[in-house]
Amino acid sequence: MRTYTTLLALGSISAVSAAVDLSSIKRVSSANVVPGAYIVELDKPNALGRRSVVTAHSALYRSLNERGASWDLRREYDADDIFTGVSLKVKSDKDLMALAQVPHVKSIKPVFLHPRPEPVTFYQPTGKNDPKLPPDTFSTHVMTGVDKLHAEGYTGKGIKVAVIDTGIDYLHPALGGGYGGGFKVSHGYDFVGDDYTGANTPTPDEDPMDCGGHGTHVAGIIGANLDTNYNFTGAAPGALLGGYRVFGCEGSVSDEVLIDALCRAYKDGNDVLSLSLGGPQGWTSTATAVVASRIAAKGRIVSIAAGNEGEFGSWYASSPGSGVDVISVASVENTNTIVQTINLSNGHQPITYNSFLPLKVAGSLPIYAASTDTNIADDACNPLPDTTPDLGGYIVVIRRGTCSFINKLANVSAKGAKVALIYDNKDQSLSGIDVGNYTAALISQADGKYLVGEFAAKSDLKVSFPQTGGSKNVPSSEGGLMSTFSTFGPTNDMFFKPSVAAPGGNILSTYPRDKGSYAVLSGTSMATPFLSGSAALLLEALGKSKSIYLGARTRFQTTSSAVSSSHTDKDPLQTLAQQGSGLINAYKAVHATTFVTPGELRLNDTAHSKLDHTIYVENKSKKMQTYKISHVPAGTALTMKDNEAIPSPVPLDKTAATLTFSLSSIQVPPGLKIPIIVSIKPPTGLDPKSFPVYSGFIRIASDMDDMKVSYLGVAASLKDMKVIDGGSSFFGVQTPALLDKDGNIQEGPANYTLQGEDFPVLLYRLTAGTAALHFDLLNPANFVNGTVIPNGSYKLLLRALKITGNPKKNEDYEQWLSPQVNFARP
Ligand SMILES: *[C@@H]1O[C@H](CO)[C@@H](O)[C@H](O)[C@H]1NC(C)=O
Ligand SMILES: *[C@@H]1O[C@H](CO)[C@@H](O)[C@H](O)[C@H]1NC(C)=O
Ligand SMILES: *[C@@H]1O[C@H](CO)[C@@H](O)[C@H](O)[C@H]1NC(C)=O
Ligand SMILES: *[C@@H]1O[C@H](CO)[C@@H](O)[C@H](O)[C@H]1NC(C)=O
Ligand SMILES: *[C@@H]1O[C@H](CO)[C@@H](O)[C@H](O)[C@H]1NC(C)=O
Ligand SMILES: *[C@@H]1O[C@H](CO)[C@@H](O)[C@H](O)[C@H]1NC(C)=O
Ligand SMILES: *[C@@H]1O[C@H](CO)[C@@H](O)[C@H](O)[C@H]1NC(C)=O
Ligand SMILES: *[C@@H]1O[C@H](CO)[C@@H](O)[C@H](O)[C@H]1NC(C)=O
Ligand SMILES: CC(=O)N[C@H]1CO[C@H](CO)[C@@H](O)[C@@H]1O
Repeated sequence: MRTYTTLLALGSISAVSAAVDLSSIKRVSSANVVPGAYIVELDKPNALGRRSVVTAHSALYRSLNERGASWDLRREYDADDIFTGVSLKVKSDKDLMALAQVPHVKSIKPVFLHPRPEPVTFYQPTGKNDPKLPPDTFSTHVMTGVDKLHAEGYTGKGIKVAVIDTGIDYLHPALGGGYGGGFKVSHGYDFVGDDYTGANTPTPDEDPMDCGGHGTHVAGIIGANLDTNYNFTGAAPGALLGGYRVFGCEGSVSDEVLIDALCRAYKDGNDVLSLSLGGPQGWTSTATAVVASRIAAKGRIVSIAAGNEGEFGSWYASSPGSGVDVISVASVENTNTIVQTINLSNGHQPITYNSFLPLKVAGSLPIYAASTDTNIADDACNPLPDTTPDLGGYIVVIRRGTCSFINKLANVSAKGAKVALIYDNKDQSLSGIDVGNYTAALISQADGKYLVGEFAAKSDLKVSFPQTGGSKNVPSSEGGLMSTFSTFGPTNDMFFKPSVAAPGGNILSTYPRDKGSYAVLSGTSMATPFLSGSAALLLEALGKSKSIYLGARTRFQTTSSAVSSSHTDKDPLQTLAQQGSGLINAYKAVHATTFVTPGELRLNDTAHSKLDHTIYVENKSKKMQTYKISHVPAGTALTMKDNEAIPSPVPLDKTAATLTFSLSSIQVPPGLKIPIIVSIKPPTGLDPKSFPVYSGFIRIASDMDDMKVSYLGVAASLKDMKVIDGGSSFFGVQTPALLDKDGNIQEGPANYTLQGEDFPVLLYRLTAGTAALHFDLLNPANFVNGTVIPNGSYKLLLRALKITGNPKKNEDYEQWLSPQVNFARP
């Protein structure tokens, strides 16, 4: 994970933009973990010897007591062959050392907190005739072939789907109107209670009623019955839902609760586990990701959100979706969207703007252009001149560019403006923009120029914002493309994440009755249950045998549709680091008569490359099939520049890998399985410092089936990726650095009393993931015993293990040694 934190075990900030005010750095920790708490995995009792009747747990407690350790037990896990261990809180670092020395401790991992999933956009319809509703509420089913499976009678009957989320409003009529045996929401558990925030003690109960809304929306996408108000259904309306509630009414959830929920959902016999949650962590090895993956490997379908952090660029995979065997789900935009219109008094055709709801503006108002120059680069980026009239009675028109929308809006609102239209500075499709709490929207460049022209000509044009009847259902300009918010992988250990994509942008579903009953939300949180519902259809159609569970991801991957990077001809396919294997096609996943394995080829980096693979093509039809083998490359993602991840949009290069196949065409008789050997040569000529992630598909097409195998690798050695920010562009000062109590950079040696605020703060930032980060206090003369730092002279050593580095090799760490600090405690 790239983090934006500073700390000397004490100080920390979090920030996401450049030029941080150093004095704003808070001298407290904001790390997203439960302090002192760890999830400890234990070897199973039989590893302790047959003669022993002690459990792994009691042996741990005895061993800790023998070592004189102080600790509080938080949770015990004893889930068959999935996870045996505990969550406990140690009193001090010395106790942590004691824990690490217990022989049957397999791993110790921090307890991360996962923020509650927030939709990227939210809209609540006013009624069934609300013209703002997505036009065809089944468009997502049409995009993915789910409509065709419904037409064949598949509804997910006999399949149990666990919704691990904020709970479910099971009293919603479309969700069955009840809870327990005989109802759609037939089972579940509340692990936390209403008051749980992630920081306090959960109070579990039996009732998984939702108090957030998110889980009810997710549940509807999976399994809503035909809703007669809005005429939509879930992907698997015949499935039984389990409500596993892991969030209180506010706040986060910890790994320890999630592991409990995963184990319980597994034990309860759910066929599909759906988790619309997670947070950027970048590795496959986090505690929850490992447990989720083990459950999948036992023969369950585990579907987890890929994350909504697309803006941060590549190498940002979300956990627990990062688990090796889980299906990590990316989001594709719905094919349709809603725009609103502005009415012009002069009879000119209405102007469209991107919004679900009309801007709340009454009456007809004249316009005011912040500048009459329609090429101005920095319109309203500075306070408006004193000659500006009171803008309260105008619709203010501003050109996009240079500073943020909110800065522009702040500057016009300082002159009294209440409503503004921002026109684009190039010809492109309308998108939603961040206007904070201002009343404003984006219009096209052409419409903006027209309005500014009218203003300059001093016409008496007035505009109005129809509150009803002004909306239009239009094909979404982004429809069928990846949602810009959808997180980019791959993982730091080069696993293929996300796995596939499903519709998640602009989705109508159920919402708690006391919150309006329906909502249109966007996020990978919405794509995930779509995949879960589709998985229920697949299990119903193909049967619940272990091979179907274990092969489900491969079936979805090999039958999905590649997603382009734009609607412009000749633009490359989007990198598989964002789309995974592409938009699922549930119908093809069920009905393909060919089975191709594996679904994904993980090529790793240049230092660990695995470039030769065998693909098996199996004909499950009743006739001979002839397949043509071909290569369909995606754009090569240039992921880094000047040691920083390039934020979205991640640039794509058309330089692709070269693939050779042992056969370019094969005939496969019915029932036979034929191998094809693929050799991949990574793209050449690209700057390895850009860490080019290359990817694409091997297409295996007959006249009956069109299958594909995805591949992904990086044309650089990940050990060369800089982990510690050694530049000055983020903080405005060279880092790492020590800051004194006044926030000044410490240049030479300095004295500290370690009283009050008088301690050094280490300012650092990670630009890439690291599997091990160490802070050591060096002093040749003194012995530091872990609790009290004696008077003396020290240096601080910061070490971060390079990606793929060997933790035992000193040269595999990036290091920084601080100036001297002298501690003299009065
Ligand atoms: C509901 O949607 C279905 C499928 O798109 C359509 O055939 C039907 O006409 C719709 N019904 C109403 C009342 O809109
Ligand atoms: C838009 O303006 C025209 C006059 O230009 C008027 O006839 C029409 O009713 C208006 N429409 C709405 C929805 O306000
Ligand atoms: C005007 O915009 C600038 C950014 O270009 C911003 O710094 C300033 O705060 C804005 N003025 C107001 C009053 O918000
Ligand atoms: C709008 O947001 C700004 C910045 O967050 C805040 O200062 C202001 O009070 C808000 N105004 C309203 C009306 O909520
Ligand atoms: C890539 O190589 C590294 C270093 O050997 C390894 O840790 C990692 O698991 C490999 N990734 C995959 C997907 O095989
Ligand atoms: C630190 O304290 C010592 C002893 O009081 C003093 O001699 C020295 O000048 C101080 N160093 C700095 C950098 O202030
Ligand atoms: C560490 O040293 C300090 C000061 O000498 C002492 O008070 C403390 O008890 C020691 N702690 C341990 C764990 O040995
Ligand atoms: C640490 O140094 C300060 C300042 O020189 C002194 O007052 C104090 O007694 C010292 N503490 C110890 C434990 O030596
Ligand atoms: C006609 C025929 O042999 N069909 C075979 C296709 O492949 C499946 C599975 O490999 C066999 O079960 C069918 O018998």
